[in-house]
Amino acid sequence: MKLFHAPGSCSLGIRMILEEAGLPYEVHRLDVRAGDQRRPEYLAVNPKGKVPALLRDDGRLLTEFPAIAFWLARQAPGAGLLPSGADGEARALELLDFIVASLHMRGTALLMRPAAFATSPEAQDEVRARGRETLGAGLARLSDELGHGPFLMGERFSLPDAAAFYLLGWLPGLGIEADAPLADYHARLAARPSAQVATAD
Ligand SMILES: N[C@@H](CCC(=O)N[C@@H](CS)C(=O)NCC(=O)O)C(=O)O
Repeated sequence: MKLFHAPGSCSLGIRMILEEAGLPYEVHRLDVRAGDQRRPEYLAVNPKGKVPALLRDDGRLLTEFPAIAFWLARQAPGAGLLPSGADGEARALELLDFIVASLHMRGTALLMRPAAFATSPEAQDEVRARGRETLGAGLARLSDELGHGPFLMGERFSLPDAAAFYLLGWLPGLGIEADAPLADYHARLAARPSAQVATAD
């Protein structure tokens, strides 16, 4: 398999899952700041022009973080990245979607790239403010979801933790401080060998 990955981006969560799953893969690095994701060579692979994208061994390309995560967990059932049974799977997808679709796409994305959402400086300020508000409320919710367990789904690391890992890693750069439970949780995730590989380059 080949992971199309931009260091520091959300694709590091998929790299973490690949490591946790113990599946063989190679990495194709893109520099999103330099615009590699919009170059014809990459658009020929992934017309969405985004990372992560996973080129499977059967030649099919998978995109969208939750879909890639879910598929990888199913390839390595022994790794226990997804609970068995519909209730557990739905709960994992609920958390994954909340982190990716709400905290990331409606929170950090607005803070990091306001120019993608509005043109005038005033409107961009408003976009940033909305992003900050959504992210703040979302992080409070995530902290509640964490409860007292070491991981989002309880005692074991699972797919939503990989999404939380990339997202929480962006907070210092945005000047946002996580509350103590989330900061401890992030440190716990960062100590995992999979996180160290995923953030190494
Ligand atoms: N909905 C997508 C979001 C992917 C996404 O926004 N990726 C960012 C990196 S974190 C990206 O490729 N940005 C480059 C761009 O938008 O030009 C997913 O779930 O995978």
